[in-house]
Amino acid sequence: MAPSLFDHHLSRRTALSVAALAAVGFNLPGGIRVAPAADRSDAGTISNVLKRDQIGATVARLLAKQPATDLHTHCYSPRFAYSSKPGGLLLFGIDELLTYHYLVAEVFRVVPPSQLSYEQFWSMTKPEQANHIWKNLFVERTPLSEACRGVLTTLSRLGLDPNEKDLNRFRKWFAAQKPDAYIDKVMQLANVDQITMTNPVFDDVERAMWERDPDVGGDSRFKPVLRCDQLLTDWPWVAQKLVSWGYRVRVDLGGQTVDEVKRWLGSWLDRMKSAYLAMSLPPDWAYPNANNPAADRLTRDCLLPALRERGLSWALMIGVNRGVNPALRDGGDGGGRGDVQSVANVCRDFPENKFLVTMLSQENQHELCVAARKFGNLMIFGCWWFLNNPSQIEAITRMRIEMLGTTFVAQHSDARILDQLVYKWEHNRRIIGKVLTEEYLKLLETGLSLHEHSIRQDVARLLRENYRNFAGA
Ligand code: RAT
Ligand code: ZN
Repeated sequence: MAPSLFDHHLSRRTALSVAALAAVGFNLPGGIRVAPAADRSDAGTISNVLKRDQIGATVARLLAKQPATDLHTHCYSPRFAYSSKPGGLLLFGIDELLTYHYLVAEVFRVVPPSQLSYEQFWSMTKPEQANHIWKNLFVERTPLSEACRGVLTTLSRLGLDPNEKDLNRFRKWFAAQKPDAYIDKVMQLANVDQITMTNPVFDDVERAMWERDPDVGGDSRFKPVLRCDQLLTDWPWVAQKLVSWGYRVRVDLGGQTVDEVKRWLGSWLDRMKSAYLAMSLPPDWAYPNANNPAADRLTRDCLLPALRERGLSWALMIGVNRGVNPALRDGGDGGGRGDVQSVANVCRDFPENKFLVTMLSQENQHELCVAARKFGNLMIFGCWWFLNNPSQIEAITRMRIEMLGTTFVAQHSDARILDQLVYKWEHNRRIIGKVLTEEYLKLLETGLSLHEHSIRQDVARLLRENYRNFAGA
């Protein structure tokens, strides 16, 4: 508790000096609080009241220093083998960066399938695909899109020259990187303290890795996450799989199905030491859903109890329309508007479950913020996929701050290629910094004094603590 000015007799030997009182702040009679002229930061150093013209630089510095916990990526630890090995799941290097599915979609706008068919493109080797994308999106055009600029930011922060035209120079450099040390370097550059993986249990290659080596997820830099979209999107197919793995389940959910699905989910959550359970769901995902009673039952009686028993969250990523143009493969998915009322329904009906939610459609964002104001068991996160562009991040982050203060997770990277962490987090920090600075400047206009330690706390919450505390990760 701050001392009252009148608790102290300045004549006493132990009297606080005026400067010391000013430093801790004091109370005047009538409950008036005089704010400290300086305050203590977490590190124990004195943090001064910030002047208007110091805010921008302070925010940028503190954001740069704040490690981010990346709660959703598709990056893997080297234990899952790496890209140059067939089937290796850890991807990095210039050829992987350039053949990112966002860029595959973009190159087909420039060189349409009438000039180079989808089949021709996919029959090329990865370096040939990368050459094609580099030539058409980076050399013959200005690489203005976010995904293009991201490659250049990454190269540049790795110490490579973004003006280089010969990809072979980059290839040589990446080939010399040792995966383990390179991960450390990327994490340091991106200032990310933990990379959350996405571990799709229905992927045969990956599942075999978990079955062969129960400790395959054991690299402390990476946190596994069980991913099983099909449980709700294609139950008949999942039922068949579970039967083939020895579970006593029936498509009509009769017999021991509910217990067996729960047992199966629990065994994978435990085996993976999963941070939460993730699903990407279509825009028409709904709860309850009269058209899909099996999904309702699986959600209510299997999924949510299995998570509840373990204190784990369900991450719902809502709004993907898979395979709008299947010829583009991973780049062929589209988005659509989802149903926020269903998010509210699960939060209300299952108050002991925790929900991490992001939605793909811009049109859902305001309603989702409103829902988050109603439910403490709802943590909204990130600007996902097609929203992961500076203009969208800026607008969405500003709205979230206006409606939720700092009680959300500002961003995740969705990186598929390890090196992308570098640009995704640099670009994220820049936009988050712009928004925060503008909001702090508005606060100063009220007459409030702002201290460095408050800003430090805010950025820690947005980049790390909110997720960690909510998910217990
Ligand atoms: O952002 C992406 O790379 C998408 O392809 C998807 O991975 C999406 O993020 C998902 O996890 O379903
Ligand atoms: Zn993803």
